[in-house]
Amino acid sequence: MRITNVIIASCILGMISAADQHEEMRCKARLGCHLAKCDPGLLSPSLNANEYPVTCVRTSAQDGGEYKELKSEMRSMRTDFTSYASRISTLENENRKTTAEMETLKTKLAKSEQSIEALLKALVRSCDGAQLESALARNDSGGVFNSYIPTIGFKGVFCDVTDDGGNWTVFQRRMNGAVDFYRGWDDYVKGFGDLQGDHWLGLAALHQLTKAGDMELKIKMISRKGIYSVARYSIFRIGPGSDNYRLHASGFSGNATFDALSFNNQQFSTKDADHDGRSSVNCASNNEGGLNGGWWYIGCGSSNLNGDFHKTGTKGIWWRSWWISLLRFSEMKVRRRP
Ligand SMILES: [Ca+2]
Repeated sequence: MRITNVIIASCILGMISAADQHEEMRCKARLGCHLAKCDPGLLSPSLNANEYPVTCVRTSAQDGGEYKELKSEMRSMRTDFTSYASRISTLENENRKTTAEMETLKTKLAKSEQSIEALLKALVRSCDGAQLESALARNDSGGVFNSYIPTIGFKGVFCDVTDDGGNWTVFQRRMNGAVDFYRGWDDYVKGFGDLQGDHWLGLAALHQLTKAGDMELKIKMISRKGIYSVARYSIFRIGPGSDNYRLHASGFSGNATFDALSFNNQQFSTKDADHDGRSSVNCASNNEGGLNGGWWYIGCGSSNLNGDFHKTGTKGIWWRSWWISLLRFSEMKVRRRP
């Protein structure tokens, strides 16, 4: 390599001596030989050609062409390699950043899911949740709270926080007749009325609130004569819409003297959806001599708290033991069994 350097440097600098030229001629005279060439990148103008002997190498012109070509290709590959290495390094850095960001996002997502889950659990039965603790701390008697009900979303419910330890979700109230209860199926499913007054929470919400099977029911009634009565059921559950919100109520107690719900085990009926136990009539439809309100009728004569509300006269809402003394107030509410 040193010899080659000298030759190229000497040519460029015009310093090839007569002896060098003679040596070059000798090389060319030898078959297949020529003066070696060096890498121009190794040349230096300061080289002294006389310090180096000249030589020749055995190679063909064709080999020299291939050498050049290979060398050029190697340079190109080296350039490509450098470029690829740089790109790989960049990509690795980006991948590390992306992986780190993904891990961060996964952690945040997991925390969010936990928070949402905890929030939903707290809200699903808001009438025994933290909101009510706040209400009690304020000496609040209860009222309307925004509750999260699965498959339905947020829905206003009236929470009774004082009666018998509180935690009650009220789903039916009749107190002044201001709201018409003679309605069709869709209204009874969705709910209607004024949560502060007469209202029906809705069968869909009632199913969601009770489907776990751990709820109890309390029905508070006041007759027109002012007699207070209670009917309680230790087990209360409403079936799904696919079963027409069938009533499951058992474990009756209270001074209402007559269990006017648990023997039903019936689907819900309205004036436009007859699922009662009498084929000859729709108990919920006044057009067929029924009782004018949606209910879990088996026959038409056990209870009718959703019927037409009258403050006076011979008609009104009633519970079997009270059917002579009609009611001026009714309230149905559920809570988780203690
Ligand atoms: Ca019928």
